Amino acid sequence: MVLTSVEKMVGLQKKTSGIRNICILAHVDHGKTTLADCLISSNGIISSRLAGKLRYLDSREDEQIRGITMKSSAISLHFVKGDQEYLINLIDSPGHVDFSSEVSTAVRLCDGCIIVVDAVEGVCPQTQAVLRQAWLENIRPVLVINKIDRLIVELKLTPQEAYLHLKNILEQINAVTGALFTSKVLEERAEKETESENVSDTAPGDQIYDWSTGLEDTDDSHLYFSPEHGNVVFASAIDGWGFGIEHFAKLYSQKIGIKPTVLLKTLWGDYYLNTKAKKIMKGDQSKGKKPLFVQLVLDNIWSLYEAVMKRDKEKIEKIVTSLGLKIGPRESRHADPKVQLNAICSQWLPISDAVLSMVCNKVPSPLDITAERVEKLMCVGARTFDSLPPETQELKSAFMKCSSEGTAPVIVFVSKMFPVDSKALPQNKPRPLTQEEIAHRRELAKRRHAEKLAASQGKELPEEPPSENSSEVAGNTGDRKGEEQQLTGQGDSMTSKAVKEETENKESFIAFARVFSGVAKRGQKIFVLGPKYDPAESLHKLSAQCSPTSDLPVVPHMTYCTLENLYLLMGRELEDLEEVPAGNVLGIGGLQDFVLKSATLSTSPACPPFTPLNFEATPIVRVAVEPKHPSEMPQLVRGMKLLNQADPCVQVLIQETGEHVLVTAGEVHLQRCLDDLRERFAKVQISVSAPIIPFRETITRPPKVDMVNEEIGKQQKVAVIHQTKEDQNKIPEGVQVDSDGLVTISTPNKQATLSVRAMPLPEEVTRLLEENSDLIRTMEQLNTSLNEDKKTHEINQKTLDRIKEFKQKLEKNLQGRKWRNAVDQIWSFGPRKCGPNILLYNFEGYKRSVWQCLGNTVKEVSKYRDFDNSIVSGFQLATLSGPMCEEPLMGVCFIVEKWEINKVGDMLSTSRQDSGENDATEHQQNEDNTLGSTDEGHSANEHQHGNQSGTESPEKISKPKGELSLADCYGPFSGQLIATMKEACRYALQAKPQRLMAAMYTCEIMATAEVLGRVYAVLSKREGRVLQEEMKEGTDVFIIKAVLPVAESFGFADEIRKRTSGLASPQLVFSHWEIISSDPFWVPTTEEEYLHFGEKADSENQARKYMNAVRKRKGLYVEEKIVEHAEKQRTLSRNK
Ligand SMILES: Nc1nc2c(ncn2[C@@H]2O[C@H](COP(=O)(O)OP(=O)(O)OP(=O)(O)O)[C@@H](O)[C@H]2O)c(=O)[nH]1
Ligand SMILES: [Mg+2]
Repeated sequence: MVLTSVEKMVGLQKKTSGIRNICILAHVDHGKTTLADCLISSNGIISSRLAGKLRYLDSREDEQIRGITMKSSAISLHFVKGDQEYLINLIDSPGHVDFSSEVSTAVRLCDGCIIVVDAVEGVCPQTQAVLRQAWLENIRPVLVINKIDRLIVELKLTPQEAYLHLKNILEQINAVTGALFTSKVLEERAEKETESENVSDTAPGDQIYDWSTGLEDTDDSHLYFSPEHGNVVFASAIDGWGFGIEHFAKLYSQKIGIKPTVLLKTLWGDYYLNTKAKKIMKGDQSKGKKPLFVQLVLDNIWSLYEAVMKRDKEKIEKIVTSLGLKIGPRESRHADPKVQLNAICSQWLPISDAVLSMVCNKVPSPLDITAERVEKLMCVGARTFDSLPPETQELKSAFMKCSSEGTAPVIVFVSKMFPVDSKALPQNKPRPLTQEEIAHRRELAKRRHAEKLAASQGKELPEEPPSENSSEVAGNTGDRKGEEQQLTGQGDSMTSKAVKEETENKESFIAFARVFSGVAKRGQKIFVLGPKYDPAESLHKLSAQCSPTSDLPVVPHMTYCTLENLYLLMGRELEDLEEVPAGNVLGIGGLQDFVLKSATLSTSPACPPFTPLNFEATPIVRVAVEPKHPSEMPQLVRGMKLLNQADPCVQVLIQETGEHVLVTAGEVHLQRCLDDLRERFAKVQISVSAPIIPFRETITRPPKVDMVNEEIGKQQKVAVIHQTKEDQNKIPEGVQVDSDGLVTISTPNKQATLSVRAMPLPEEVTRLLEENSDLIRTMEQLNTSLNEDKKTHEINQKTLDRIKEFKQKLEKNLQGRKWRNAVDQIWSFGPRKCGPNILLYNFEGYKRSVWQCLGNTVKEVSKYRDFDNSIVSGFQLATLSGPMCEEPLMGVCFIVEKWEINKVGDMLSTSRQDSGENDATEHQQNEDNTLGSTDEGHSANEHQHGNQSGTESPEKISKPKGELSLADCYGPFSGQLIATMKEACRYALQAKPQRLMAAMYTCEIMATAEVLGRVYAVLSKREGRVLQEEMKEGTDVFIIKAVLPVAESFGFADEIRKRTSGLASPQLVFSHWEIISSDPFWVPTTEEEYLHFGEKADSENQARKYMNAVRKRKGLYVEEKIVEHAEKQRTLSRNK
């Protein structure tokens, strides 16, 4: 096969109906990259002998070494089928969970995907995840069941068994799709119902109940995978073969004289061939007959494998001649039977033909994008399509047309930015020079030389301004730099070296993008729209027809840039393009400074930003990094910025402590990020902290029976053994705590008194809050805009319904005397206003609701109104870092039971009258304040600024006067309230039994029976818990489902792999938070306990170990004894 030229590709790009944008998705190691190799080799880009071994799209060194893909990369292929020519933009994606964000970036640009499933392993967790992602993006999946050779060679199944096994896999996959599909149909159904309800509200009539679920009348056949529909290919990528049943249907229709359409329907399924009657009959197993698929297809493949593996030369010869194939002498004499097999099979049933023709038949072209998908892409968050401005709605037709005419608006979506070595860019590559260029260069060199000569003779020649080169449009910098290197190379070697190094070191970022409408042209100016951009806002300021120029008014989240370079993505290579028409995947250079990770580009300001990508993985593994040499800090910071841009999922933070922190999805991802940072982006040596393990703090219900180690004993216990312990839990004067844990505390100026109680939330409620954090955030936004009386955009009915449903669920789960009216009294969620903790108010004379957006509250002005934001802020601060080790809280409910406040006028007068007296007492208290609380005062001040600008009540104007007079020694009153509220929450928390919560991973481990024991050993050593163990049907493989604390997970995958000689390899996915049952503050109280656990009692207390580790890391006070008990040390030495 000859290589397709770039010109040919450019031609194909213009025929939109022949374009297919697809990605390959699967669980890790199911053979995506190997399949991609086979497809690539059909285009002659790599040799067919190397297909499967090279893994061409795994271009990174670590990808090759580890054998897993870490990024998605694209390649364009040419495919001819009959008289039709196709351009296939293929994207290979990683299967490892740590890189699932790369899958999201790939899926967004495609219209279809190839789901690859390992015939032995079947449906795995990531298979389900990618099916879901494909589903969410509304793209059409097709299926490749890969590694069928393993059924023959490894599992040694008979064809009949293999058929049942394959049938089983297909059923499993269809079950997953079925579940996705059903939920959607039901959802749509519910939507329709609410709509019709609305209609019937206005026109009451006879209600007709329809009991059907709607599933019956929806045609879902195209959604299921079935060989007869032509969306399943059976393959072995490593041996280079694959087929859809239509291939065999065609073949046998001639041989046995049955119509191909009949064969197509019966080749897969319970049918058998009655050879005498030349008829196909139904029902095989009951009659002990071989199904057609076994008889006509699998038997042949099996016998070929058998012949080759047994080196039965005669038989091989026979098969080869009967199939009409030609096998080269090199292959037929090769010592490895696999080579021979590959040579025969890849000619007999070429996998690329089977897969690519399935793709061309089943995946829609960009012209067939569905209206549903377009609307989904255009509506961000809670907006409905109808609420978009009319100019924006019109753009829907542009999406649907996918037109490449000059008049069509250009719409491009950038799903990620990937780094490319500047040297690898086509414009920087050495290319043969044309005659004119050579002449031109010679001329330039001569002039330089003359200048040099003149300079050395002391003559002043006007120098060229150096800025000219740097201000050159970057599109040409490559060429210019090339020149510069060459020219300066003759003389000043220093500068040449510097320039050279700069080009070498420079990472260029290329945008991974797709044109959805119009033609992207090199040098074109285009708007860059951030995710928060609102077309309605800009259309007020700009006309819909305006184009990106420098004199436009400033619109938030919108800039413009120039498309400097356009590239055809060819795996490891890039090819320069002048323009890219609609429907194609492309690379864009020169967006580095405008786009961080993803963006929407358009020539029309009416274009809405695309909905953000769905990321499935939660970044959870964090480490702090610092350069080995402190002077290299700037390089590190720059490197981290680049890394942040290059990876869709990594988070790069600078903490208040000054630490530079990387947050990654998992260990493998972390490793890759660090490698990148060291070798690519920062190029300095870095030291990395041990992974920072996140915890949550919570409280539990006081135990009913065993009170020894909890509340009652606390005071005496502390007194007896741990005097210092008291410092931590010390409750200072002025704070009253009653036996039930109600904390009463006053502000330093005594003008307000708060009573706060903490209660653990039921588990389901915490889970609900966590699941709905996005919804809570939306609610919060809606409420703020309601409060500010801003013209809010229309609220999506769906969102309102979800809020209602959320409220109902909360009500259902918060029942009992304690929680009476609780849901209506929810004041805020925290931390960050959307976390899994609740603030309730439970005192007279106040009314406020987070359910405001449902429209059921009246706005009310009371004396509390001006300061309630301070209480909420205090709650937010308290939930952000708990008293145990300053980690965020989870599952805690704070109830404000009393809030006494003197009127502003009163405050004014009292402060005047008693100022002298007050001062004295207050001063004393002020000295009690720790450093921490002054800090809080500081942050409180900042908060207050925000509040003042936010609320606009008339009382506000009179207030500052009163505040001013009080402010002199304690800061503004609102600030005091924040600090007091925070303190109150912390004390309330400490009055209850506190617990740490650990992050948990789930993992699924596949292991054979021999290594099962070792897997269990590793799991239990790391405090893992097995949830489930089952045997995979038809194999001797066990699937173990387990949970494992994140804190114990580092090195887990490696350890398992080592202990099982690589037979089992787990993938860890963050699943939930779990309370650690032991009390971190537990100390032995009784004589026996003391003897048994020792004084420190930390050998047993995991929670305490975790807590102290975190405190140490954060530089907090840790109560620990360093050397104790000489006799214990002796015991140690005896053990030596
Ligand atoms: N027996 C057999 N092995 C295969 C087949 N296809 C791929 N493999 C092997 O499976 C392993 C993984 O293949 P890859 O193509 O790297 O898998 P992948 O899905 O790209 O993996 P990730 O990108 O890491 O998710 C390699 O060792 C391949 O040689 C096949 O058809 N039969
Ligand atoms: Mg791969």
